[in-house]
Amino acid sequence: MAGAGTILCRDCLARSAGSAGAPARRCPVCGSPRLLVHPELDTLSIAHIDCDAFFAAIEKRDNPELADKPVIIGGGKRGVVSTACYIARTFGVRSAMPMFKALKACPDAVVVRPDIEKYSRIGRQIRAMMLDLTPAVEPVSIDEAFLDLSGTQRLHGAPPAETLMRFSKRVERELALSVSVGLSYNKFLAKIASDLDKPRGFAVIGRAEVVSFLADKPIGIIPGVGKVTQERLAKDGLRLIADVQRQSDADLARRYGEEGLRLARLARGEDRRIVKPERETKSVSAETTFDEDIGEAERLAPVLLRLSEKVALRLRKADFSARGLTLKMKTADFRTRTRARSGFPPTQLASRIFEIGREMLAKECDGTRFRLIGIGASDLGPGAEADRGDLVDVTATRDAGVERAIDRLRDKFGGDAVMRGLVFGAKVERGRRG
Ligand code: TTP
Ligand code: MG
Repeated sequence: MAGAGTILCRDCLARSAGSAGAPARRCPVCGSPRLLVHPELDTLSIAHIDCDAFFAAIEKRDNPELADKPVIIGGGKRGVVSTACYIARTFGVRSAMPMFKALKACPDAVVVRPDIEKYSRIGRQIRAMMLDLTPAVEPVSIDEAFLDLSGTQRLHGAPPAETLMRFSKRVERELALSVSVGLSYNKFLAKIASDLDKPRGFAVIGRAEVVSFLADKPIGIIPGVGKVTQERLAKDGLRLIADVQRQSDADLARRYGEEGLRLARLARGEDRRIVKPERETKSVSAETTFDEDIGEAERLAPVLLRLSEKVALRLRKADFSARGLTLKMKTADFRTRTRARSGFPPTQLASRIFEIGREMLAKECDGTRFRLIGIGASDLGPGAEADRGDLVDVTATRDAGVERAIDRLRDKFGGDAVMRGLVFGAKVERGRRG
């Protein structure tokens, strides 16, 4: 086990003993300056891994001409920056910045349109490598995940810190991309740590230093403490985590209820959330059998929309996104037809599911009459990956917002409270026919 003075080289993974007086600047074995020394290094096992400038790094890798240039990934309908490479960032370019502003700051930047499908595929490759370290991998988004490496020392013949360094090297070697690792004893701290030393980072937060480490950080680094909450807390004199650390739990509970207690715990570096491994992927589907057989596309479409909404709602509730869709139809003479589509960006939006389902359906409406139709989502991934068109494609964000609002209304008022135009139209029609 590494004592207070044990040094781990991030390049050759050699361990060496540091002398307290003169900390080593270079690895005695390979000469690398990338050394890590931390007294708790070998007892920490919760990690957060986040890829560096993910989209931009992939484009640079795939087009060596971009290597030394400032690169911005973005454009799309709304014209904002998805991400910028680290060179472009030195000019002040940031995610979510309007493109015109980014190009004003960095006129020489090369703008590349995002290829989300490619990035998802590479995200999955990285995830597969993470699963070689531990089954406890919880994806957070396309390029980041939490890992619990407790109990993996025997398997890997090394403590988690070393296993993680080996992982970073593997990603660099096999995928020519870099990641940053945060290592600590819970998710809250691991996530903060992965951001401390970017890019190609490796940062550690131990138990001994946690309270002082957190003290001078703004309260906004606590997950869930957004702008509005920050303003409210600032009015009460709480700006830094130190301000929270000074309050008693009872006071915080009285003022802010359960949320106050959560703040108190996190301010002390306590976070009991466990790393939840990705659930086994199943399929989510909905189908309906008609009273009378139907063959007309315009009568089938509203039914399909309704089913798409059901599937989307279930995906959102289960926190899944779908990369595959299957349309199922049973003809009047009881034959089953299935049509499948895959390879589209992961979604949990009814409008997307419907759109793709309707294209498949259109091809089947050749005069055949159907007694049943259904739509199923498959090739499921984490909900966090769904409709990340966000900055790339503004309609996806808008639709996602609308659908979440509909979810909330339905939760409150019941399933029929909100109906989209098309479904509503069909209901009226059915009502009229009696
Ligand atoms: P991030 O991990 O937030 O950013 P990053 O990987 O580009 O850079 P960093 O080194 O700071 O981690 O997001 C991962 C990818 O998600 C990013 O490459 C592009 C995409 N993304 C957006 O499309 N819009 C956004 O606002 C953000 C933050 C990210
Ligand atoms: Mg990243």
